[in-house]
Amino acid sequence: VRYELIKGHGELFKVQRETGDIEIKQSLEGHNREYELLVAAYDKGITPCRTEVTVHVKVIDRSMPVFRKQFYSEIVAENVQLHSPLALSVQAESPLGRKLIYSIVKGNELEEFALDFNTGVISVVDELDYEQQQQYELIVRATDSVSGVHAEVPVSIVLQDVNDCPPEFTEESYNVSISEAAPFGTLVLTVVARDNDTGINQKISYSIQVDKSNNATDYFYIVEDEGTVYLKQSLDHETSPSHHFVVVATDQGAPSLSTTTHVWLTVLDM
Ligand SMILES: [Ca+2]
Ligand SMILES: [Ca+2]
Ligand SMILES: [Ca+2]
Repeated sequence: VRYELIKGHGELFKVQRETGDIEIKQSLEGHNREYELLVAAYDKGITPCRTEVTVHVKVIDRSMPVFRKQFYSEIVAENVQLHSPLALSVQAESPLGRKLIYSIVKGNELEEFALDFNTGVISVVDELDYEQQQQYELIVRATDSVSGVHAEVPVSIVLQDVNDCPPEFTEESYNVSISEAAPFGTLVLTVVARDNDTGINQKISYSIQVDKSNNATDYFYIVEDEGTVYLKQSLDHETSPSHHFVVVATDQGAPSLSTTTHVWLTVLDM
């Protein structure tokens, strides 16, 4: 069998005719890239048959830094204290023992993160908000301080929701009218509050604030997880032509957050 370089970069590579070894004709320094060579093998028949193979050659610079991990990730609470370093430590080594310089080359356009160029330590330097962005995908680069040759690694920072949004009622206050003839069990109104957090941090329970001066809880009750308010007993226009009470929406976060709204109710005379 004899071998021959059919296609690709004959100026840099040659194929040994007898053994098929691929040799370099000149230094590949400064040629930090990939090559594709097409090599054919012929038999010694009178009309030679041949077969071809594609050979991929990747030139690796000896000074290219090597990261300790193929990727880094960390989960961070959205209320993480600013300027405190993240636990993940992005570290690379220079095969030649040279000093490396670290930088963030992608994913930090709004500069929420700072990277110590000497140590590779990442800190959060601007307020994070889970409600705006749940995850950051950074690319960190380590550069050989002598040759400028660099390597890159993906760094994923995943935010964790914190209960930092209070429930918000869809109405500032509620005004309703109800006939004094309405029997107990009548639906009076439904209050709705929304919460921008997730999970239990956004799960709301409703209650009527107990107030001895208006006895509202004697007349009305609210379904805790629905915000529906029902009559507990019928109303009398002559004794109380109107009622007022405060509804509280509380989320289930720890610590929980709550908001109130006012309900103004007019009793219609029959
Ligand atoms: Ca937030
Ligand atoms: Ca939140
Ligand atoms: Ca909340």
